[in-house]
Amino acid sequence: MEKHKKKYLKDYRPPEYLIDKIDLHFDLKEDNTKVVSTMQIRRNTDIADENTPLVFDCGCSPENIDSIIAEDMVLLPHEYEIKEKSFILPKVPELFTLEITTVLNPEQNTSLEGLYKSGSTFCTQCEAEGFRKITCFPDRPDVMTRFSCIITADKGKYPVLLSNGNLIKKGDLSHGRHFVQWEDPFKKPSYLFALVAGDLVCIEDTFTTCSGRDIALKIYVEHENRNKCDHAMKSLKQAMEWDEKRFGREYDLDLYQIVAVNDFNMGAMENKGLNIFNSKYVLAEPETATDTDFLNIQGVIAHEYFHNWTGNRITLKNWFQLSLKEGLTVFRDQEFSSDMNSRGVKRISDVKKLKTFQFPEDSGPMAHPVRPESYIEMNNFYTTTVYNKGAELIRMIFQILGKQGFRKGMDLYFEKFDGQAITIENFIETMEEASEIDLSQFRLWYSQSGTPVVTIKREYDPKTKKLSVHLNQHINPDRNQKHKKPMHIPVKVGFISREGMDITEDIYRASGMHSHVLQFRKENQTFVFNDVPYGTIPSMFREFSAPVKIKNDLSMEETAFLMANDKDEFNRWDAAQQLFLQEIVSIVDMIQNKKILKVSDNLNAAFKKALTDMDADSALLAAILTLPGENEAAENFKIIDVDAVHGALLFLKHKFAENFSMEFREIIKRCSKGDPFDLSGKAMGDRTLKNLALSYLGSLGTDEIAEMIYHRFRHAATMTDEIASLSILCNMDSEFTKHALEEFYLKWKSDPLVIDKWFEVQAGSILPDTFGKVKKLVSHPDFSLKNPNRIRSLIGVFAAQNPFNFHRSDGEGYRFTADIIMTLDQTNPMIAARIVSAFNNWKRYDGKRREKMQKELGNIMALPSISTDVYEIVSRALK
Ligand code: HT7
Ligand code: ZN
Repeated sequence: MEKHKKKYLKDYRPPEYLIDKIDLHFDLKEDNTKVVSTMQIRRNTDIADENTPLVFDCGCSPENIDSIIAEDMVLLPHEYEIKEKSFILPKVPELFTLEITTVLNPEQNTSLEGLYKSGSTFCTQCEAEGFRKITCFPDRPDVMTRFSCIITADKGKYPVLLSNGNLIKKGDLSHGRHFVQWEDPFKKPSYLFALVAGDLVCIEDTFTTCSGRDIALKIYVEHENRNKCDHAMKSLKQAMEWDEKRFGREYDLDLYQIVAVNDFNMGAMENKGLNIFNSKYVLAEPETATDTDFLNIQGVIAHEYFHNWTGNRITLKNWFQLSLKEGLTVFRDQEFSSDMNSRGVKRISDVKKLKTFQFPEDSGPMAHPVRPESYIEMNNFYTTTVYNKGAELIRMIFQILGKQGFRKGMDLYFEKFDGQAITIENFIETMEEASEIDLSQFRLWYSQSGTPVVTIKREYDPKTKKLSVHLNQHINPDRNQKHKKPMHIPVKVGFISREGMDITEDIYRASGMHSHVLQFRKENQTFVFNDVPYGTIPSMFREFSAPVKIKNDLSMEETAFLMANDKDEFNRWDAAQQLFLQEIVSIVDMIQNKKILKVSDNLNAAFKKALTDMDADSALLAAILTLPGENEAAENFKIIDVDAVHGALLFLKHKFAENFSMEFREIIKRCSKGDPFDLSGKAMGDRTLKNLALSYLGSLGTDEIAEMIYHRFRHAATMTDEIASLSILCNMDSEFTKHALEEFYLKWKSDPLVIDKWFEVQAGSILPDTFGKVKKLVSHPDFSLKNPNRIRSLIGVFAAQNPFNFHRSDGEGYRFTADIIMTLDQTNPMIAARIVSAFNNWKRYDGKRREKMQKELGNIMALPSISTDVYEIVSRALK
């Protein structure tokens, strides 16, 4: 058998057998759970006949199969076959009942897929292909079935027994056991099935829908966390209300349940009526969760809720269409968060994420179209390309159709496809049908990988006052397509006069144009604007109207002018980023050529202007004044000189701190006045700005500042301030750091989510002795390779977010990480595959590092038991 088989979109065939109903019975025991699945099976006569064998997916081994009964007849082992992860019945009637009994060991299931135990709670994770680890089934999203589920378990240990849909029955059994029966009235694919059993406390509330129905809202958590659910509940209600207003979507069941578990591979899972969450995205109180945690919880709760329509009611024909639900739902959660908080700041944070993670993916070995054409392991395609670039594509459709056109398209989409499993193509066709706008060229965004580079050249005629904007687009060829075609790129453009006024409206009027969005479709295209006053600066790609890399011809002065004056908040931030990046490139050059380092006067002046802008919104100002990260900065170099990029960023930060120490202190004073528990946008913005100013000062590394930050650390009222100070101290070589780390640990050692932060700040430290500390932390009693959050906090942060230390020139960072990956691959391949991605761009480093990384990838590849997950990532990287 070929162990790592590729699946292709072009090979898609509809299912040959359909399941009209499945009754599941789980008899839960830690090491010996019996699952009886009784299915009503119907042949899909459109494509199958009596000679068509029944082939189900089967992730269980033959020893896990207890019995097979077809139409009341017990089948003998020779009457069915289990091979290559399939369960096969060679001949079956057109309509029949099949009962499969499997026996599982949830306690030993470390992959966290299928049925497993997180602490003392049983739970399931079925997306993408986890249901087949529970029982044999056509485990594909286009087989939609009505599920009912009986759970029996020990009543003392597992008083709460949950599944999808409505509670039908419950009662006590002998031997201290009890049972419940759940029934989901909606047909659903197997990936949305869920079960939870545990000793959990339930926090309840209700939501009255637009049609007046009362929905019971229940959040289940471990008893000690009962006081940490208010924010999640509030966010859920906000999301329910918003989806009614913005998309006309009402919730369908009478009950919405959320369960928080500690061991979870991703963020959360949208199982119908029973979301299962990583506790990180549920639990929050200001003492233990940061402002960013609060915002993330709001966004993830909303995301999973929005899936009820975009993903569950309308689902996927096959996994290649993943972005149909994920891109669309990310777009919906981004819009929700923008409406709840600051739109400009939200856009900046989303684009920053895109540029830091998606752009490198799109130019590396994992580059794939938003609708991939093949995969070996589906879990590897829950990528930033499918999610975040996918959301950008929806955003562009939104721009092209306009707010009303988009809503009309979405209404039609829900009307046409409710209850169906469909494709991205169905979505685009519907948008075209509703708007009568041709999206044929736009479709390329779904099939072509790579980030387009748009080059902008201006030409101004002072006599005619005409401004010509010449645009060129180009995408580098890659493994997916040798020849890239020009894309349909919406370019939102505004204009700023020499005096700093926004004169966009005037110019569009004079140019006879109605929309502020240009439709750029050719390789080279020119747009001419009339009556443009001398000195006007175009503000291109406002709100980041397309996911492209932009090369413009603005001078440094003009960019600084936009940074100070653009009405578009995103472009103000982007201008600052461009200035920083240009400066970093030139400092890297100075370092490489052993020149004396200096910061340009222009940048100093622009920085000072922003810093002293008393009217500016704190959150926006903090974003503007934040230097790009090392990974982001590295993207600007063909061959990455890790030490020089690190040195340039350190130098720049230190210089700003030296030059503007007074101004930073002023900000700290001004922004420390508010109520630390206030969660308003203004209060959060003030805290972000204050902590940014502290971090600049921290880079000066003086004892006085270390003491001041330690003092703040000790007196912090909230986790936002406490962890910000601790993180700054971790970047300072000071006695206070040791004390702070010890005190923090002792204070929080019983709270796993807070201890994750403790690991994170140490793993992310820029000090050169970080590697030794990280290595030591692996042996810390609180570190465990069983818990994905802990792995991400220590190993994930070290390998992916600490380039200076991971890429140590002696290769020890690589060796250490590869060893962990090889161990982890035996127990949790999904997480191992995520961590191994830190090696993806090995070809972009200098010769020695490249060799060392390649060697580690080779060692991983040579693992005799390498998982499909890790195999796919490493084999692509090595190609
Ligand atoms: N749809 C979910 C994606 C997912 C997942 C979640 C948890 C563990 C494994 C998983 N595999 C896929 C999450 C979402 O996008 O909403
Ligand atoms: Zn999702």
